[in-house]
This record gives sequence, structure tokens and C-alpha cells, in this order.
Amino acid sequence: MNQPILYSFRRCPYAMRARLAIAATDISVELREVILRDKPDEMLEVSPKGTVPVLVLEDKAVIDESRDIMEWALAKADKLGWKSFSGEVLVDMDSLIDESDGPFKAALDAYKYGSRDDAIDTSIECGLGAEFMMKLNGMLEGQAYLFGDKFSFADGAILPFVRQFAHVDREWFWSQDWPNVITWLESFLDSAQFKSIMTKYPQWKTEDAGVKFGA
Ligand SMILES: N[C@@H](CCC(=O)N[C@@H](CS)C(=O)NCC(=O)O)C(=O)O
Repeated sequence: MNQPILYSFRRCPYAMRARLAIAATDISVELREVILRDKPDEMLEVSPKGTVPVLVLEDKAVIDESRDIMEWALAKADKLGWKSFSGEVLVDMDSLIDESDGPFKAALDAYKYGSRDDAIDTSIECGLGAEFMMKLNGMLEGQAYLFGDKFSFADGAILPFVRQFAHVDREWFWSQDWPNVITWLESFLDSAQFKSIMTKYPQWKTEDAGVKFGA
């Protein structure tokens, strides 16, 4: 296949946001499903830091940060207008994504995995995550998405991590007083958009042709 190659892992929220952005364009890529404990040499050769997603372009340029992959895809073809907002709003989106990728993701990891470490109080970390949920809940008041009535770059970048937070303790998450977040997340999880990026693929092996993903 002569098209960009995307090393991806189905359940990784970073890979999910990259797939969501690619699916929002008219680009197609060769998807290679990675198992994190058995990463392919071909991926490590081009991106030794060993995280997914990794995108290898036709000219061999490598993009190995999920947000950069989203930017790359939307710069090519922002078919759904994920970035059709004023400059001011785009700045606000970026800082919300920074908050999600930074303090929120740190709290989420500590809450999700912290029980393996006595030094981490998972209830504090959960509380920090909950503060971010309350902020999103406020933003979602009276509108379907974070920046209005249209799914945006920020929704695509942040929803996979809210899903991960929700799945640590579903019963608890779904009983909290953040109805707007719950509606936003549920409609995303039920969407054809989300289902289309969650197809299961077998682990890619060197001899395999990758799977066509996208348009
Ligand atoms: N900053 C990177 C983070 C990507 C990342 O941490 N991905 C995880 C999977 S969700 C990973 O590949 N971890 C490496 C490993 O577990 O070996 C990005 O945005 O792409």
C-alpha cells in the first residue's frame, strides 16, 4: 500500500483521537495494530520512544505525537469543520486540551493505576479528575459539545480520556452530578463515528498487509 502508515492500538486513548481525526477527513492510511508488549521493530526503528500512535508519511516523515497527528490530518482536509472556529476559540481549545493532557491525564493515571503504589491516594486523584469533569459539565450546559453545537477538535482530543476516566468505576461515574458530561459521553459512545474507529483488528506482523483505515 502506498499511503501513510498508522501504528495504532485499539484501546489507547491517544491512538483513538488520532483515528477519530483521520476518520473525520478524506484521508486513508494503512493501519497496523500494535500490541504494546510486543511492539514491531518497524515502529521502533522510526520512533524509538515506543508510544502509539505513530504515523509514517509517504516521504518517510514520522509524526509520533497524537495531537500532531490530529493537526496533520485536519490541515489536510478538515471535512467536518473541527477547527472552523475563531482564532480566539481555537486558543481556548488548545488550552483545554493542555489541561486534559496534563493535570487531568496525570490524575486519571494515578486514579486508575495508583492502587499499585501506596504513596498515591486514589481518592485525591479521583477528586482532581472530578474537578475537571465539573468544568466540562459547565462548558456543556445548554450545548451538545464543548465549544458549541458542533463536534470540535477539542471534543475529539478529550473524549477518549473522559471515556477512560468513566471506565475506572462506571457505577460511580454514572451516579455523579455531571449530567451534561454523561450525555456528551454517551452520545459519543453510541455514535457511528466512535464505532467506526473501534473495529477490532488482529496484531500486525511484518509479513502482513496492513488494514485500510479511513476514507
Ligand atoms: N504523548 C504521546 C503519548 C502516547 C502514549 O503514551 N501511548 C501509550 C498507550 S495509550 C503508549 O504507547 N505507551 C507505551 C507502552 O505502554 O509501552 C501521544 O500523545 O501520542
